[in-house]
Amino acid sequence: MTYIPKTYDQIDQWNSLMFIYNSALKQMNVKIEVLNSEFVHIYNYNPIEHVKSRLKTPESIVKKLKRMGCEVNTFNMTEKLNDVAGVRIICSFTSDIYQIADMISRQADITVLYVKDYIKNPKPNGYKSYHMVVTIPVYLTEGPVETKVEIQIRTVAMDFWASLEHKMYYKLGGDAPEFLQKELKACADVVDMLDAKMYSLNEAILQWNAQEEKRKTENETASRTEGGEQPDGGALAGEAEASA
Ligand code: 0O2
Repeated sequence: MTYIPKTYDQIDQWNSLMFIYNSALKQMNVKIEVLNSEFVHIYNYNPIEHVKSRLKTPESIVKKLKRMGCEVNTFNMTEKLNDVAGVRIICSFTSDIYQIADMISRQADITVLYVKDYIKNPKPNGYKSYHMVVTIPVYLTEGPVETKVEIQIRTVAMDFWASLEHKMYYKLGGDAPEFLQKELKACADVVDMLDAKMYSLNEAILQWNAQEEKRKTENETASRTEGGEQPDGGALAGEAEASA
């Protein structure tokens, strides 16, 4: 975030900042919804299963700043934290993740600050997800405020693992015993296998559908020809022959 509007100096900084982050989330959600609808309109396919967005809680902000060794204040919150506003996009297949990320990055008013690809480079615990930190302008009366939003993109299976791991990790106070860490990693491997299997099943279904479509078209053309109809262009060719 580059600046806080001057007129906000008098009023509660915290509420003002949260208002801006919340507005950024709203704008981002609309963008994602439009991109998804356009995708359905063009390809008749919905790559996004669902979208969740959240503002980081005050407790979580304080905890993270302390963990980073920073003084807890609104300046550090906007400068050091990149996930005060967060959007999570859950999609069907791994291939959708990169397509969605690309669609977002190509938006003219979005600036990608950095990407963390935990799919190509999973974390040692097995965590997989594609993270982008972007800025999006929030248009206030004083002008646009470039606001940071963290976007996490992952499959349903990756999200299942991450949500449960997050809960368990917090239950254990962030310090899981080694045997549990191994079990969690083993679960992440199962999730990986499931994603790969679902992807190849989907590819096989798409291929089968395409072959069926082709077979149907060929059958229709053949039955039209048998019924005395000329294949495409036949009528014109026939007319040309007759007039000659
Ligand atoms: P919470 O409670 O979810 O908010 P950065 O500012 O990008 O340099 P940061 O924030 O550590 O540093 O970035 P990273 O690694 O991209 O992590 C951001 C968020 O991703 C985390 O936020 C988690 O939500 C999620 N995440 C990262 N690693 C893991 C993991 O191993 N397991 C699970 N379940 N989620 C993970 P917070 O603030 O750490 O937590």
